[in-house]
Amino acid sequence: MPDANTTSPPAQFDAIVIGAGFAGLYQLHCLRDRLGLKVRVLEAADGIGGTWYWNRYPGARCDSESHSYCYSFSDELIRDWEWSERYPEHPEIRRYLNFVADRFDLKRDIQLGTRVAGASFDEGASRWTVRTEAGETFSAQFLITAVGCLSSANVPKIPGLEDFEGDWYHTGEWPHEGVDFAGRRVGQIGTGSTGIQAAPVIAAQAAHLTVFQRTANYSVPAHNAPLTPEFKAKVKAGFADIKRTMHSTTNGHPFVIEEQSVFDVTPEEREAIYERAWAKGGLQFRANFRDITTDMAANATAAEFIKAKIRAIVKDPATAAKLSEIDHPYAAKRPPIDSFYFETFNRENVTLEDIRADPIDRITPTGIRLQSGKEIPLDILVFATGFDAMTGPFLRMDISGRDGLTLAEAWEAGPRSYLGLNVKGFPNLFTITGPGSPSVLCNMPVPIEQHAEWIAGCIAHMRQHGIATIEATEEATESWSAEVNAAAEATLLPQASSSWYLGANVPGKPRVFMPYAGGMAKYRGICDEVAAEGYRGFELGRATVAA
Ligand code: NA7
Repeated sequence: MPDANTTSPPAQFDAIVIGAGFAGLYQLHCLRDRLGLKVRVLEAADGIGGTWYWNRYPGARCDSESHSYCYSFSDELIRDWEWSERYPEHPEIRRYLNFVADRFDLKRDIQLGTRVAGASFDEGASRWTVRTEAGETFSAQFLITAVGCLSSANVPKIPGLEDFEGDWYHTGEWPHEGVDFAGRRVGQIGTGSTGIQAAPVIAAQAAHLTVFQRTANYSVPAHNAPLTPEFKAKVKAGFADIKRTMHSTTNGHPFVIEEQSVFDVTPEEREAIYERAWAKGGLQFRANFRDITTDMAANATAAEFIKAKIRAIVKDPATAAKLSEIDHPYAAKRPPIDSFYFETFNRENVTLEDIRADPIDRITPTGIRLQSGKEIPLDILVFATGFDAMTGPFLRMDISGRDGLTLAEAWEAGPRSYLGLNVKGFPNLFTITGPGSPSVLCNMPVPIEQHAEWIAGCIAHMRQHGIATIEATEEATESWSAEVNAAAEATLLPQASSSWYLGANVPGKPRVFMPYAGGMAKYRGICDEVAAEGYRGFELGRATVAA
């Protein structure tokens, strides 16, 4: 850190945005180009892309279909960008985000290679001071976090990692030059969406792959394929309708959730519907009946169908049993989609270790030892172990609000917010897709665009009415927390007790159901009402701000 006496005064901005992924880019455009604000985006990475800058592991692609995994605010972008595959792979998403940034001339206001260390609110001036790890400071009336929900890698503290003589990697911090698996014995820990994408690709290159599975998981085929010219033309011509669908559904995807119940049809009809859905593939598997995600008996029909598919695909009965004995309802954890994941276990060079039955004792210099004493020799270890989700990216920064209250203190018992957009005690801090927002339960660009536009609308309102500060009230925070809990309880989501939605994947993390499960369409309506009622639930500080 530079000496306090030699530190230059903070650079002055109207708004500082942290993060240059989908959220940060659009927030910059909204604030700079529509409101005329002076904005600086601070980004830790050496390039834009957010999640997709870091997640370059083998097989990394989005589970949302490409024609919906994009911004919808600009007809020009829809007209001029063309996706190549049903699900976009990570380099294509980065190319897309660079295309957007260039089209709107965003890069001149993005400062790369700049990791924010902390930020504090100056009550006298009603401004935030933001500090970077390099010792730079910035001052702004508004601080907007666009830090993503899954950007803080979770490397479990397994004893012995420091002594491992091979190479190890976390999927969310993958080396840009890639990893050469040829001729190597690879161990992969984790069978979430990431592990399920990575295993088939690693297995095709490595001498041997051992997958360490703690919790068996469902997966439905992605059926990824190049997009046909007809499909591309249909999307461009019909994007207004696609957008309407995305904005009217619970999860922001471009498909509707069927009205019918699992029990409105005969078992034979149901089986036929599931077969068609399996053949079509993708996240819409859960949209075939309205009650798959809310009713245990309905869910069990989908769960049993998928378990039977796993047993049919995997030839070795013992391996098939380990993969299909799943302890939670289908889609109660984030449902993965895959490209030949279960088929991978039919390869000669792939082994499954059930570490629920025989847990990892330690990592040794040459591999992994299980509690039974079994040793698995490894050259490379891949941690597909997920993220300190939603709160992790915030709490690794030192953020303090009114009266020096830190965010870590405010969230000691788990995150609380109003609408997932602001935290009491932290005036003028806006948290795009923060805990308490629909975020990770949705096709992310949809909540991101809604949040960025709502925040811009709020700031415009404040400027027009001479309002210096906005801060959630305790009452609104309390009632939103109750609403988030009630929304989760109305679904089967809390039934997956080890899910990262609950913070259960990180030892010691408070168990609070973090995303709002009431649906994106309902959430949008609530946010619009709050704004229309003069920002109900927020305290507005009417003192004028010194420019
Ligand atoms: P997830 O979904 O959190 O999956 C992580 C996986 O790693 C999961 O199978 C975990 O098992 C496993 N894990 C985590 N810690 C350990 C330890 N200590 N020992 C053994 N196994 C462990 O992360 P992903 O990266 O796959 O997906 C994150 C999201 O990215 C995804 O949902 C999409 O939204 C995109 P567990 O189930 O906890 O027993």
